[in-house]
Amino acid sequence: TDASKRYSAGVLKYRQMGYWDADYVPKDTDTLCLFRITPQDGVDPIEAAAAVAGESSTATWTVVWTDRLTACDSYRAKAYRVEPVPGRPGEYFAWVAYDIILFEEGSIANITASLIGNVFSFKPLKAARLEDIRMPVALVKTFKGPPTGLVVERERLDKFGRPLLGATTKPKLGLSGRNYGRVIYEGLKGGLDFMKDDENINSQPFMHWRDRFLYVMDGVNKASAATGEVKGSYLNVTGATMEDIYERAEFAKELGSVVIMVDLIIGWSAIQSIANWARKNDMIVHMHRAGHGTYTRQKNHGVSFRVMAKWLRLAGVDHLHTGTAVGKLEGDPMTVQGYYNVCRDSYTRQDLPRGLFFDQDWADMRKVMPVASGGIHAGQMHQLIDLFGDDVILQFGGGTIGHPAGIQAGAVANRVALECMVKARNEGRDIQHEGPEILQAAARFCTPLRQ
Ligand code: CAP
Ligand code: MG
Repeated sequence: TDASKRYSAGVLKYRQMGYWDADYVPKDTDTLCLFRITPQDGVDPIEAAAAVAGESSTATWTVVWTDRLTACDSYRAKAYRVEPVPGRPGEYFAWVAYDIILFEEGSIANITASLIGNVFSFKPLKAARLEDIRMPVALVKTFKGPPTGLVVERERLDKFGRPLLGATTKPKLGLSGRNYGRVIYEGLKGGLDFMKDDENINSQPFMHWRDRFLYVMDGVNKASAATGEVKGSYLNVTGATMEDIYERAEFAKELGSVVIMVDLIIGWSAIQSIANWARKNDMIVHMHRAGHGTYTRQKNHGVSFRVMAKWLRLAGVDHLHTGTAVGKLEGDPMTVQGYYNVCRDSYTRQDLPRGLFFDQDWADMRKVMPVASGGIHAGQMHQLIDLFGDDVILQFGGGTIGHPAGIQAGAVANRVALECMVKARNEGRDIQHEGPEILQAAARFCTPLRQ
C-alpha cells in the first residue's frame, strides 16, 4: 500500500534515534503513559511506539544538529514496552516514560501540549488513544488540586452518610429569569441539595446572566429558609473571556452562592485560574465535562476519560461529571467505576477490569466529588447506590422536572427513593436485588414516588 511505502522501516528512524529502549526501567519520578496505537499497514509497531515517544517529547522527523546542544538522552521519552491489544487486531499497547524535567511545574497546559500535542495526527498511525497515565508524586505535588474537596464540602453543607441529590434545570434554553428561579425553588424545596445550570446556558438574549444569578439565588435562599438545609445551585460562570468568567464568579460570591460551575470547554488554563480564584474565595467548583466526548468516546482514538479525570483532579475541580453506566449516555459499569476511583481514592491501585493500568499515588490531594448525570431517575436508585456508594451527586434533570405532578413532586420522589434505599442498605439488605421491592414499599406511603 501507499502507507507501507511511506512509513516502512528505513523511513521512520525514531527507534534508531533513541526513543525505544526495551531495557528501560522507569524511575519513580517518571510520568508513564499507556497509548493504544494502530499503526498504518506495514508500519512496525515498535517503530510506531518510538515515534509516539519521539513526537511527544523532543523529536521531529529527522535528526537535527541542535540535539547535540542538549542533554538529549534524558530529554528523550522512552517507549519501553509494546504488546498487541487482546482481541483487537492491528492495535497495540505502547508504554512510554517521560523524565520529570520535560514538564513545567503545575501546568496541565504544558503536560497536554506534549502528550497529546502532535501524535494524534501523525501519519504513520491510523489512530492513537491515551488510555492511562501515572504521574509521579513529585509532579502531583506541584498542583494544588480541588479547592474544597469532598470532605470539606460535606462539612460546609452539613450533609453526611448519603449521596447528594441534584437536578439540571430544563429546558436547557429559553426560560426567563423569573420562571427559571421558580424551578430552582421547587426542586430545592422538594428535597434536592443542589440545582444546576445546564452546560449551554450563559448569557443569551432570553435571560442575561445577572438575571439568572439573581433569580436563582432568590430561589436558593427561600428554599434554605423553608427547609433549614444548606442548599446550592451551580451558577454556570462560563463566558467568552477570563474577564467575563471572573466577573460572573465575583457576582455569584457577592450573592452568597456556595458553588460555581464551569464547562470543560473553557480549557485547561482557564480551569486552573478559576480553581485558584475558588481557593481564595471558599467556593466549590462544579466541572461539567461538556465536550469530553470529542476526546473520549472512540475506543481506538483520543484520550480516555480516566486520563481527563486525573488531569482535572490536579487542575482543581470539586465536582466532576463522571458518568452513570445506567442512564442515557454511553459508559460501561466497570470502566465508569474506574473513573470514580480516580476522583475519590487516596491511592488508586492498578485494576485492569476497571481500566486502571497504573497505580497512582495522590499524595493526599483533596478528593473530587463525582457526579452521575444523564437520563437517570428515581427508579434506578438501587443501581446507582450499588454502583457508586455514598460519595457521589446523583443528578436527575428530566427525572425531576419531568415528574407528572410537577417539579417539587419530582424532587420529593427522588429524596424519598434515596433515603429509603440508604436506610435499607444500612440495615444490610441486598439493594441490588431487592431495590425494586424497597421502592415499591416506600411508594405505598409516598404519592410522588408512586406516580
Ligand atoms: C442531563 C444533562 C447533563 C448530562 C451531562 C443533559 O440531563 O443536563 O448535561 O448528563 O453528561 O444535558 O443531558 P438529564 P455527563 O438529567 O435530563 O438527562 O454527566 O455524562 O457529562
Ligand atoms: Mg446538560
